[in-house]
Amino acid sequence: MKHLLTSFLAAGLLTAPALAQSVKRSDYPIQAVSFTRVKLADSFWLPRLKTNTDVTIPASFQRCEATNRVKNFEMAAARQGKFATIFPFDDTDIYKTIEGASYSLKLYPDEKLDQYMDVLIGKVAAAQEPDGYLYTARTIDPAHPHNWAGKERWEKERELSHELYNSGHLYEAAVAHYEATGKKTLLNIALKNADLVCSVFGPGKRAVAPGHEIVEMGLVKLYRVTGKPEYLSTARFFIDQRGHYQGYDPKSPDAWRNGSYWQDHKPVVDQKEAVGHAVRAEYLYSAMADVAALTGDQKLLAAVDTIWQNMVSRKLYVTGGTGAVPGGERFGGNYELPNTTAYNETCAAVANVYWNQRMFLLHGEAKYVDVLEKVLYNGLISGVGLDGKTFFYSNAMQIRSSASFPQTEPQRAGWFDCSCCPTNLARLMPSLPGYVYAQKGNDVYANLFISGTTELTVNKKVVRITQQNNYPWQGDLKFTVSPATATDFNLLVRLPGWALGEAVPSDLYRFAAPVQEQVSINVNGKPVTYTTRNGYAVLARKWSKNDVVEVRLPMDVRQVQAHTSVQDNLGKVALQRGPVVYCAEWKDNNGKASNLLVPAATTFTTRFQPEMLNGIMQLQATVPAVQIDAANSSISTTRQTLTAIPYYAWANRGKGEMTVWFPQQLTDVELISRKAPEVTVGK
Ligand code: FUB
Ligand code: ZN
Repeated sequence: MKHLLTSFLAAGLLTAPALAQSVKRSDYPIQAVSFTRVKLADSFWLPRLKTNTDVTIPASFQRCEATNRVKNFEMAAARQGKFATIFPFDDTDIYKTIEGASYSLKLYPDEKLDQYMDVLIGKVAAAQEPDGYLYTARTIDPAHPHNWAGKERWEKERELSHELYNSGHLYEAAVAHYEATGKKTLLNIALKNADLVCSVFGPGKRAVAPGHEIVEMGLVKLYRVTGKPEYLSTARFFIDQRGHYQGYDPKSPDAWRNGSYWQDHKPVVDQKEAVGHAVRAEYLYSAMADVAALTGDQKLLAAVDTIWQNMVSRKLYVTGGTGAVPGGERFGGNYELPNTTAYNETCAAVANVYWNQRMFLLHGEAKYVDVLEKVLYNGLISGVGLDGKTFFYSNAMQIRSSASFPQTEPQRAGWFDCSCCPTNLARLMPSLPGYVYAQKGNDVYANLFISGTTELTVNKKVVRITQQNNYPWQGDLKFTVSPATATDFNLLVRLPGWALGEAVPSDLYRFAAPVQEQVSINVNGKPVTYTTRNGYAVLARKWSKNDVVEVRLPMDVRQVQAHTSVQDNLGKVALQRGPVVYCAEWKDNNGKASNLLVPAATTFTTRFQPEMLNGIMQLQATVPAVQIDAANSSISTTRQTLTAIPYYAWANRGKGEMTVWFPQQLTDVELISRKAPEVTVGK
């Protein structure tokens, strides 16, 4: 950091007061162990990260080229041409892919990719205006900016221009690129832009509640790298601008169209519910956590705690998805979690990971990582096909073949006009090593059970921790702890809520039956008793070279029930094993999924299928299935094998029915007489 600050000073990018004030600051009480210090060797995640590197990132860059996103930068550099894509935020697909590629270089060094990014960053630099402004939708032809952008800079930031959104993604990418490569090329572009933003916005200057949050998180990242206080104060300023929206009427049926869509209906410190556009919201809540940590602002902290509680107890899908409502891509009301119309934008899953990680770093409670893990293994990776190049923008909870049900996306696509989700996945996936461990002094947190190795410094000694497991398919976890020389510290192993009988850290979902088996922990082959703290097993001892910790988590198949206020799930159960939530898909269930019942007494067998869907633990049970004989207008129930697959793996074998929630019994039949199913089963 010292070296970096010196070179910023030399480059005139940091001022002396910035340096002085950067020396002492408060921060998250817990620090994540950086992605640069964790090497994965995991049979579940590593192939996915490899696919992200080999397929998703090249496909994203290629699509950025093919769809003229790169050309926009070239035209901006030449100050001539016509903006050649649809949305003014299309620049961010390049930034997000650079961010993902940067993380990925740490996992898989690749000189060609590094050089390609250098060229691309050169194009970004050329598109930047002399004062730091960077927004191709205006710079290409300032007399005719994008019609979402307004005649003057920032004029429509509050609504749709996304000028600050573009900046935020630029900052995030720049920090990742700097951390991964040590190069300052993109960082210097970002700092120049951030300096402009800080000179334009702030007390006594221009004020705006950014139309799409993320600039706040991005500024915080720049603050962390440089220590420049203006970046933090401007992030805080933007957060404080919310709540000045005129005309908010919570009673209007169209209320979402006014301030709450932008989380602008009340000052953030008075907000209590997760509302509005889900991606915007969760980026805001992430930034609130950042700023609360860095400033010690207790009101901000209390507000983000309350909002998180609302999300986790009223607005979270069992798969970890958020943002139930398609109109406005937003959170619904409390318990509004419909299945067939579930929106669950993939970007919202990405944002929810960011938010929960920050909540953990604030409070050190396992419940936040429980939610993060739920999102990771379910509603996040459902967004990308096993091929790494087909995606879901929204993540359905049920696909029906009947024309009488409105549908969200039943099939993956390669790219979208608005292609925020693929590139958001491209950046989140390779950053995964940064979520596995965290540290606070002598407390070392093992949050995710992902095989691999890290090296930390505890008590001024290097400690190597290696995880070897077959998670999420098996619950036997092995940690080898190797300090350079024997040393005392606490290894805090997360005890996942699901392993203790808690489906989520709220009453939104619960397991239908208590867990049968208890978690057990051995150290060097002997059972140990341990204390628990905030959902962690605290293993406090003098650790010596090659000490082995073995944790056994119960992996039985659980039936999950939703709170009775979730209308769509009354009388239904979902299936979960370990952190993985399951679904039934047409392909394994005689072409249907909506006709399957799961009575309370159903017992499941499990079988690992190495050849199926890149290797999955499959669940099977014999259940009643409702059969309709349309020709004779008759209905009957037969016994049939229900085969369930991990939810994340659906829609990789053609299109057809899928369901996450299963009725337990047949209580009623609605008579529908229609033909021509909208979704044809089996393609
Ligand atoms: O507005 C930019 C991105 O486009 C949002 O985050 C997504 O929800 C999509 O609307
Ligand atoms: Zn998206």
